[in-house]
Amino acid sequence: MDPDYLPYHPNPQRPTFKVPAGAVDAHCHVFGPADHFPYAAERKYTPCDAPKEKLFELRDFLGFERNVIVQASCHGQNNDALLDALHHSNNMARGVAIVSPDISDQELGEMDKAGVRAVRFNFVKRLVDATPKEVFLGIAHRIAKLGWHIVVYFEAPDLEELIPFLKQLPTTIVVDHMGRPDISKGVDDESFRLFTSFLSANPNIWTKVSCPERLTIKGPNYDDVVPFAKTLVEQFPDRVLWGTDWPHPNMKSHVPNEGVLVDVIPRIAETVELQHKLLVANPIRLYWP
Ligand code: 0GY
Repeated sequence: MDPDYLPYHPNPQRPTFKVPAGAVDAHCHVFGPADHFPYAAERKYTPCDAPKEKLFELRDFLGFERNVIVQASCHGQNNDALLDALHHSNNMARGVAIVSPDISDQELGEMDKAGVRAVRFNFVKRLVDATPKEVFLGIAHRIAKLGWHIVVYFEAPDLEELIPFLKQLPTTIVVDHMGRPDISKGVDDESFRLFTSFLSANPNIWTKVSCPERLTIKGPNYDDVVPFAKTLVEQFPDRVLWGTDWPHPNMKSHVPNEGVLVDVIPRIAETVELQHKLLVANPIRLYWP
């Protein structure tokens, strides 16, 4: 583990908000354990091990039923820890993998059987070396045949340049963490408007209203992030997902308490109907149709 790496909260509080039956944590990770599932040589950070048993324990503690486990950059294109977690999930987890263009159809087929339903394209420069867009497009056309979708991770200043590429992708696209808006600019800023108008114009784009802990400037009551997530939930109620982002790699400001994160949900999805779409209907439609 890197010397400045903050391990996940050892003892989160129980949330006050009771999530609806069948709720899905649609963005979380498993890391290692490194002695079984070593981190990738090309990684940009070395996390604290965060094994599947701990993830499933947290899922139960918070009241969730299912997980969507997203491959993170520290495991590179080796999805073994993810696949192992899927195999031990009793069909209660789905996966988002990071794959090489050289992956065989047989390997993709095995991943599909294990519960992988998407690939992730990461454009965040501090996390990965750039992949040529033609390579991503090649992967996109192959996984589209399996009925998978594409999860993309980028930061707000990169959206404009990425739009032509994103428009070429042949599947549903899920944007991680609201496209990482600059919270200091407020919801009315043109960069967040670019994101909402991009969603309005392209009905295949979904987003995760996750990660107030990463985006906040003010700190862990997350007041400053709530208007962004609430805007997206109300404007695109059928295309939003929510996740804990456990174990929160690369947090520097504070260690998030997942009970507090769950208690943000009724502030961004104020009605029972919106909460059900966000936590149950939308992720089930995408990952357990
Ligand atoms: C997240 C966010 C981060 C890390 C990764 O793949 C990754 O390593 O996604 C981050 O550092 O912002 O979703 O876990």
